Amino acid sequence: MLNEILNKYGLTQNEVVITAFGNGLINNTWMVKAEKHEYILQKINDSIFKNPSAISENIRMIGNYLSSNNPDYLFVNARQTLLQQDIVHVPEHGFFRLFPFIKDSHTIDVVSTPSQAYEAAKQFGLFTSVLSNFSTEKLHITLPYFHNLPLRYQQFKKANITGNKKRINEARDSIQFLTMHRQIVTISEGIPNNPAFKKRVTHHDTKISNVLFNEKDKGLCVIDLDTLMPGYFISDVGDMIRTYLSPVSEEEQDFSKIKIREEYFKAIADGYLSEMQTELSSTEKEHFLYAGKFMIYMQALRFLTDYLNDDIYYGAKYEGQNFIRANNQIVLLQKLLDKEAILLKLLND
Ligand code: GN1
Ligand code: MG
Repeated sequence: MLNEILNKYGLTQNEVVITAFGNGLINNTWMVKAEKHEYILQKINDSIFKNPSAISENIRMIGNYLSSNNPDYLFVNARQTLLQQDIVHVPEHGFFRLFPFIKDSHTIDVVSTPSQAYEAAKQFGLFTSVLSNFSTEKLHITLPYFHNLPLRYQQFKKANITGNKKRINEARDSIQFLTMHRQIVTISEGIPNNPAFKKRVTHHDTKISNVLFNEKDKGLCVIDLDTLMPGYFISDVGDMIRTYLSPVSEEEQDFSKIKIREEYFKAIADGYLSEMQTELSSTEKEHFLYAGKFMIYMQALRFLTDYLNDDIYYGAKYEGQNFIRANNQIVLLQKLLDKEAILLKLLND
């Protein structure tokens, strides 16, 4: 089957070496090494992304815009097939696309220096800022309501009633914690109608592994544009706060290892604002730390909702994985709230 796909790009399976690549939760990814070139082949999970062409059209539109308006910006566009398609559909197997692998680039899975956090934040800020004149209405919505927290909260409340009874009972304390902190949802309800918040081209998945670095660990560009949609800066800044501050990820089961590293928070603010300082309104800047609460809270809700719904969205490699992930995020949120005053002071300095 992979051979059939490669043929459409003018490649054959016996001239390439294919290996599994990366560790995303949603799509399958392979590295394809040909004699002279390297590629990234990806199968889009179409049970989640119901309209894979919407993704490839967004990427093409942005790519075209940047090549005329900002030709120096490194944008990783999909390779086209011999028939000039951006995406290949193989009946019964799904949708695939091929990207060039950027030479001498690498990705990082865990943020281990403030400079990496700075570089990544700068790249995500730069990405939004080079697209600040691109009209967001042109973009297709690849995942409706993706970062709509009120809707996620409703889904959570529904799962509290219709979900797996045993799990609901087991998760009582976590459910209570999230219900108690629903103020975070209330604040987000005010954003869409507040003119001080601008809709911008938003990445929506700003984890460190979605940034390419060069050999000197300088940021090169951002990748993984599946969730590229109109959105608010809180999504991008928030997911960096969620995933860069702690030395351990959402998978960590020993919650005593979860920490808020203040200097990484400062690095995100410095890096992001180095590109977005003049773009963001003062109201938006006042919500910089809120962005972190918003994203951590939403991720805790999503993991817990999925646990209550028998892991239908994220799946689980071991029994209780989504419950662990949810509680990990709850601990992270609590630790962020504990440090709120210190972090706000860092921002104001
Ligand atoms: C999913 O597939 P991946 O790892 O890029 C999810 C994100 C979550 C993340 C949590 C489409 O992203 O929203 O933050 O898992 N993407 C989708 O690890 O649901
Ligand atoms: Mg992703």
